[in-house]
Amino acid sequence: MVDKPGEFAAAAVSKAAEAVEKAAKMVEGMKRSVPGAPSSRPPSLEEPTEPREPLPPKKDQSSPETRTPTGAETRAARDALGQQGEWLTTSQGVRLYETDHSLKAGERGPTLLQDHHLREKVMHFDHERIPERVVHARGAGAHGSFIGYGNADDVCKAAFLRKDVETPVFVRFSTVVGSRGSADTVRDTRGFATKFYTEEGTYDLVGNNIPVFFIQDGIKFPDIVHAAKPHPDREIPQAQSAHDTFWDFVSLHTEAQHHTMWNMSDRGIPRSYRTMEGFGVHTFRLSNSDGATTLVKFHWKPKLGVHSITWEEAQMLSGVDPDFHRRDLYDAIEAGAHPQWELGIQTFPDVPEQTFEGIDLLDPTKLVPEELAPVQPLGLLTLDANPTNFFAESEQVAFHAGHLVPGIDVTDDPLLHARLFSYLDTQLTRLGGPNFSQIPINRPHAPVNDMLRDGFMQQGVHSGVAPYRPNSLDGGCPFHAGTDSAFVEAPVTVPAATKVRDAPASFDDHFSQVRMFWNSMSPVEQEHIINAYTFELAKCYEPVIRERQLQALANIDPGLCAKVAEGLGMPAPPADLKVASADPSPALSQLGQTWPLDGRMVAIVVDAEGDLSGVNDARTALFAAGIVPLVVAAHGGTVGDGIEVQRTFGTARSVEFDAVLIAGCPAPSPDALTARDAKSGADTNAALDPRVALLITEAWRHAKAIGAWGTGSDALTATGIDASDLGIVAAENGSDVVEALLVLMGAHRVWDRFATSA
Ligand code: HDE
Repeated sequence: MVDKPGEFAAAAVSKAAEAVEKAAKMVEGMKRSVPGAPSSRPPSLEEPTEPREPLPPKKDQSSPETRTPTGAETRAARDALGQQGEWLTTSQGVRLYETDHSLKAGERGPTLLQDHHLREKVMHFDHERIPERVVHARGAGAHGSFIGYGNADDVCKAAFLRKDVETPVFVRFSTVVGSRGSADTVRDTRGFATKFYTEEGTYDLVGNNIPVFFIQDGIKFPDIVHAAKPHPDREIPQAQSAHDTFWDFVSLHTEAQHHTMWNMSDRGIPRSYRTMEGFGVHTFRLSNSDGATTLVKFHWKPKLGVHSITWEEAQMLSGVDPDFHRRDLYDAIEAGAHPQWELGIQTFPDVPEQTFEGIDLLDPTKLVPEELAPVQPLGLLTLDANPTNFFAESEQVAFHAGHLVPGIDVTDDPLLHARLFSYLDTQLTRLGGPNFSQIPINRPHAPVNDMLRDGFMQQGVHSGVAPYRPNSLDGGCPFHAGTDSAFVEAPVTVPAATKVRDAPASFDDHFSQVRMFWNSMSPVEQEHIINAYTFELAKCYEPVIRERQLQALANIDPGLCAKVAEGLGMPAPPADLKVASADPSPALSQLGQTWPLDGRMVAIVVDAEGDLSGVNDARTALFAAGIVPLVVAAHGGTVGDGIEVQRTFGTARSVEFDAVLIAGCPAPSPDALTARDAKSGADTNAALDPRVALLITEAWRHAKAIGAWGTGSDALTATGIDASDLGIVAAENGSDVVEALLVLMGAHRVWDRFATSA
């Protein structure tokens, strides 16, 4: 309460400042446009005939920095890596006068072997494909930067963590199982790989969005991947774990159960790459400038919070927009909603037993609850540019868990050690030879003098005659660096031991942390997990595989097992293992907080005959909040006074949007014919276009916020939704509706709308 004149004045000033800020945001909002146009300039209707230089890339795009293969700055513009000049040429730069006809002996005659242009063009096309990654084939990348907070000096001497040091980065997100063309929203783990081009050389943090892994020893990687990939005989199913071989393996190899439960949880179907956490998974060893070491686990914390889609949305999106996640990333960056993550560490004393609070830090199927070891932020990652060329950058980028810089070292995690071998090995085949570190996206930003020579596709032009050490002919160069600036393995003592193919007894506990994860979930999240297990196991043909997995669930939680068994129509077995009780780790749940909304999508359903006055206000307010509004109308083009339409009732589907605004009650439009669009259903004589009714009811079912004003309320009524229902906003005008809608969206979903069986 304001009760003194001074306070009154101060309150008035702050209110005025708020109003100014709001107005400024609105103006900013009005300048924004919907992302996604394919080119940096709108094309002309006629084929252009006036020769010109190549168009510049779109404003949101960047190419790798123009470095030499050996890391020197070239000072050339980044688009110097692209095509040059206004004329069509051969690969040798010789101008061509046409490319529409091959050289023939007469108009109807055979094609001549001497047609070099034809041969070059077709030869290159024939070899455009390279092997896709054996895992993580489907992915999308972006450029950005990392800025250190400067609070890591006590534990880590890496230069890129120092205060305000800005390091360029390239990040690639991915799914694991599917092929390069598979859908984005499948239930799977996501890769989160970051290349830091630091002044001390390149550092790669090659992590996932799940903090634990299926296996404790890298020698099992081919087994888990063979089990998860499509069956080798018919090559189905694509990009999913809902099949016999996957559940056959994980039910027998029970150390996979922890990772599997994360996959069955909402973490397996993220809303966006931008709303995923990232984890280094393994424990790493950091050292400071005095040589003191600390064991750590790396975390990426998204500024937008951790959010997921529902399973029904995931399945629908696989058809409606299989590129949903990559589109979301590109569009958000183009819309100026640059995604951010904080890099953080959990720290543990580097004691000889390498455990923390009884948790074996070398066992990658275990996490350390954040309540026991809080995540300490070390710096901020911002992704602010899309690649200019997918193949050159996202496809050719080559990460490696062994790309380390001084201050960061590996531990003896047996999963990590197999990775140290694997990445170089696979890249040799995938990128066609040993020189892939010279591909522009992989070029270090630090001087390279490696004495590696020749090989396929050598890009460097090495001078000198003595690529060996010691030498005197090249003046002794290159020299050993002092241990102050070089990468030095942490001098860890390896205890005298006998060679064994075995694991420590501490690796035998496969269930206690799975129980902890289950106990940490809210009732809604638990329902989703029950549903996911039931769905996946019901897709298995073999009853014994279902039975075996039910046994694993019984050991995790009898209630979970009973509910899944019920769905499968099978008896729930009793537990056959004694598993320690597990306190929940609240940090593992996605519910209970509110988050920024940058780059989210909101549909505005408009009725050309209705009141359009609020639509522009709503659009402006949404743009100002960093959200992309998409106008959905009966037909394409424009509605009313030049309001541009992005989706029609025929093309829009609720799953593309985070929330829905209804600015009218459009009657069925002429193309709402069951014969033409099955989405129309049978009732095409209703008061509301049936496709809009479907959009609203789906958004309702997926617990999304819905707002309406004017005759929009009639549309709600037509779908049986009441303005007083959970998560429904009805107000006088578009701006007021948006204001209330944004508050609801901050919690991501109207969680209480989901029923639970608890
Ligand atoms: Fe990978 N992994 N991995 N992996 N991994 C690859 O390398 C491998 C593991 C991860 O966007 C491959 O260049 C083995 C854990 C990501 O380009 C390959 C083992 C984690 C990416 C490979 C693991 C990861 C890969 C395939 C068990 C999380 C995509 C293509 C010892 C910490 C990087 C390639 C990108 C890619 C091997 C386990 C993350 C075959 C042998 C654990 C994010 O080398």
